[in-house]
Amino acid sequence: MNFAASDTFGAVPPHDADDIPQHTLKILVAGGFGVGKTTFVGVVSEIRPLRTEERLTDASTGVDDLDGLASKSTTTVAMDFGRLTFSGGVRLYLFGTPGQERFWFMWDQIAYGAVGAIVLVDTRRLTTSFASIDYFEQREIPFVIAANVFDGARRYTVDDIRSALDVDPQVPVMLCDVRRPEVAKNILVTLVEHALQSSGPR
Ligand SMILES: Nc1nc2c(ncn2[C@@H]2O[C@H](COP(=O)(O)OP(=O)(O)OP(=O)(O)O)[C@@H](O)[C@H]2O)c(=O)[nH]1
Ligand SMILES: [Mg+2]
Repeated sequence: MNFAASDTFGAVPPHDADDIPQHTLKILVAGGFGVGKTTFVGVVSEIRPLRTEERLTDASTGVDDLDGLASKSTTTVAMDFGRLTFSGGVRLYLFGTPGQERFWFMWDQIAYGAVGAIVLVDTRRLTTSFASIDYFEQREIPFVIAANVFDGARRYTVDDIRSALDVDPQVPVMLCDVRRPEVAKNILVTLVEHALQSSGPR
């Protein structure tokens, strides 16, 4: 399958016959608390993303690990939703999961029918994304690892991150800044290619 980033990126595409996608794929954007999931969905979505953000309050002190997230003031309490269409007729529906443990009970509903997942990790707090990795490994849902390199975070190589997370060798691992649309779109392309390969004959 051949697809490239749509020219309509950043704008709501017109609704005409040519706009009807030939393939629609559900993709999850997962990972621990505060790794950048909502940022990711917002930066690539061609429609205004659906968000379910609520303010972090003092009640979360001691519950949420805010180390390195001093400026974080809200959190996703249900999910993020966005859409991205590639020329060639592939349309992705993006579902961002909630990061906080107390909302994990929703993952099965959000994950239903997904062809693949992006697991975002924050290299300063790798352990917060372990649960996401386990979840997709157990359900055999193809995933890629995208290490979101926050400002001031110590730099690691892809090999360092792969070995720290102990993921299978065929799982793509990338370094990224999810605030950059082209970078985030490239991760999606890598995931779709990986998911297609994983669903082929074994
Ligand atoms: N410096 C830097 N900041 C980032 C990056 N990605 C996200 N942020 C910021 O980090 C904060 C967390 O981002 P969110 O997108 O809310 O993270 P999340 O994973 O959706 O968080 P939860 O839904 O609470 O789990 C926000 O203030 C973002 O602006 C990055 O690559 N670099
Ligand atoms: Mg979020």
